Amino acid sequence: MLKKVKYPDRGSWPNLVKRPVQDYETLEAQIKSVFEQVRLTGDEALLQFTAQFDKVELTKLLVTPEEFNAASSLIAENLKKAIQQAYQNIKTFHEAQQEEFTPVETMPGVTCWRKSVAIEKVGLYIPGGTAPLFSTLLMLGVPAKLAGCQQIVLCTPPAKDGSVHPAILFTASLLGIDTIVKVGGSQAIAALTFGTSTVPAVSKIFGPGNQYVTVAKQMAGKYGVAIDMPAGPSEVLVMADETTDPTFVAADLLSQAEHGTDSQVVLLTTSEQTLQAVEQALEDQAAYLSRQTIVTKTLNNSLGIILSSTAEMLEFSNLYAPEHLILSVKNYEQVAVGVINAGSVFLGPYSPESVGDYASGTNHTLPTNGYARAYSGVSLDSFVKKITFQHLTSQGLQQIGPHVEVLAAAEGLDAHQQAVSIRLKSLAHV
Ligand code: HSO
Ligand code: ZN
Repeated sequence: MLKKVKYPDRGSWPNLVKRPVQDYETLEAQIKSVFEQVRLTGDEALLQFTAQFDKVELTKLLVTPEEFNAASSLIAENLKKAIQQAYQNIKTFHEAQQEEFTPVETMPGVTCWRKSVAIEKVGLYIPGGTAPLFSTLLMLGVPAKLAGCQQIVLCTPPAKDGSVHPAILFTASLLGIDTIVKVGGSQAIAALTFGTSTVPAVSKIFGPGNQYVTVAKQMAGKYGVAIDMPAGPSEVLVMADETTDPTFVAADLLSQAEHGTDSQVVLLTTSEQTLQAVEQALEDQAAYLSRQTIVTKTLNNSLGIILSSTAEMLEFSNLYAPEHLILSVKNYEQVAVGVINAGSVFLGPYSPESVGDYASGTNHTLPTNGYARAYSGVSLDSFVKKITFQHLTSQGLQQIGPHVEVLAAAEGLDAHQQAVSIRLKSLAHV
């Protein structure tokens, strides 16, 4: 059950908000050699690593049009409907993130503007394993398409029989993504970094993954490929008071705990009774979960902290900077105003994290491990660059030029000064 901490003094908070250190150094050498092989022999290395790591002998890396077309008939109608609804909501929310660009005249004749331009080539990584994360494909594919990325390459490891889960293929076809490569792990990230005959090289790589993928994404960064954000195990922090329904809170904690034994689950409450009731509900509900073993392990590493007021809970949460924050307290609207550090916030008793994970419209690719102090989750912005433009009329240059001459001279950069002076002189002769 949860590790309980009662009224911890502020001096102990920095320790309480620490996540377990992920030590990936030992993996680096192995992944470096995967990168080398993929760089040298391309597809051949991908097939060989797939046989070695995934125990799947493939002859072709790309999903064929036949496999793609068959997917739709392999999924239940109600799942298709649910995926379509989620797609619609995510699209609506991300569409609203499109920025109008308005030119600004900073001085008469000096006009500046900024334009969002799509990153041309992006790679989306969707892990395989126990759960087919088609929801993550929606979260990445919708903004990639809306941004206008020209080439979207989806990499996902094949199942033991060499197939890709039909829900992933169905989602890809809904999104209009047709380059789907059956490759996973660090070899997939290496392929997206260098390019092979089958896998196009990309400029930015998105998506979650295990420790191998995480280290590989960091390595991709060394080769000049951008990544969405540094990844760590998924987290939720729930704030609860005496008004909270403990069965709701327990369900939310369990939904996070089932992601994996490294998940971080924190309950803050002002009420000892609530904590006790939540613990009881955790026990009752966990008994019926298919991932009971994972869930129980996760909860044993998780925290239940009693604090003296809602204000104190907010202060603690801001220090922790959770990926997901659930405000299950009476005055949740007021508390939400004070949130400074969090990836995504869920307000009131009827906003479970699950809804944001799948279908409300917000993105579920969010900063973990305290990165919410400085990073935002994935959004439309993650798939574009903002290019600035400027245009000066001759009068504009006459207005601003003398200032730039002074600034350049003061920095001792004569050539900068000259680039202005030469033009001002030519204008003086007109
Ligand atoms: N909670 C996960 C996302 C997810 N949940 C996918 C279910 N499927 C990280 O935000
Ligand atoms: Zn989740």
